[in-house]
Amino acid sequence: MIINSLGTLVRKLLLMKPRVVFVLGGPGAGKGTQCVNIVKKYGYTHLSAGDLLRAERSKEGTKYGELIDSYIKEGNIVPVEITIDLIKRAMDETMAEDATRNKFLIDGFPRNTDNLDGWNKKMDNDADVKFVLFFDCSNEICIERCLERGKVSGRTDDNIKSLQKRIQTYMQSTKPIIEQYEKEGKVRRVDGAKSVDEVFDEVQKIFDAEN
Ligand code: UP5
Ligand code: MG
Repeated sequence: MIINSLGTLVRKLLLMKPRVVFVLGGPGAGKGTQCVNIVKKYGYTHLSAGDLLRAERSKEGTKYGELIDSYIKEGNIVPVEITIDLIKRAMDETMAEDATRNKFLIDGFPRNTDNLDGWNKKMDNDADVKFVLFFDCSNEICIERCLERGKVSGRTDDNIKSLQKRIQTYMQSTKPIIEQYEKEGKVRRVDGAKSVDEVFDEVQKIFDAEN
């Protein structure tokens, strides 16, 4: 009897362990756009690390506002202690509201070894990273899209000066993380240069095969 209920509890806990898909790609590669589509079709919760940082920056009384602001403008990567706390809090809040909502798209993270080490230290035992969805898109197209968006986005980093730094950071720090996951067979690559619908067609094939 006791063993039976213990078994049920263990099964429940295992079922509820967060399942994570990391979503990576250059600035403007289409991560956010496709995450919205994935949420609609596959019931994930979308957590954009960049959005979480921008929200934290704008909060009244936050001690990290200026720091986050300058890192984002310079296209640098915010220290992981800040980012991981925001991600963890958002995951905990989501699951506290509804324990069955355990599928997360973590968009724009991990971007460097500091991020990856921070994740492994704080989250590795508490969440399963299923795979990395990688939107592969040329730097030229990425820059063009962000500049176009910059006309209306109000983002402090959608200008050519910040974009050159964002691309440099992506090439130097994030690409090696994608390559590392590639060696582990965890990367699902999509051609991000195609139209939004064509990209989503590819994305669906991946999620249909994984689910
Ligand atoms: N668009 C999208 N898909 C298209 C398509 N297939 N065809 C034509 N147009 C397409 O798309 C960008 C624009 O392109 C939009 O106008 C869209 O309509 C169009 P979007 O889906 O927003 O692309 P995304 O890849 O999400 O671009 P984003 O600019 O958000 O990527 P970044 O990775 O640069 O930005 P993020 O918000 O993740 O990070 C910003 C900064 O925060 C970083 O530079 C860094 O300073 C900091 N940060 C950290 O320090 N740590 C973190 O963990 C995360 C962020
Ligand atoms: Mg985005």
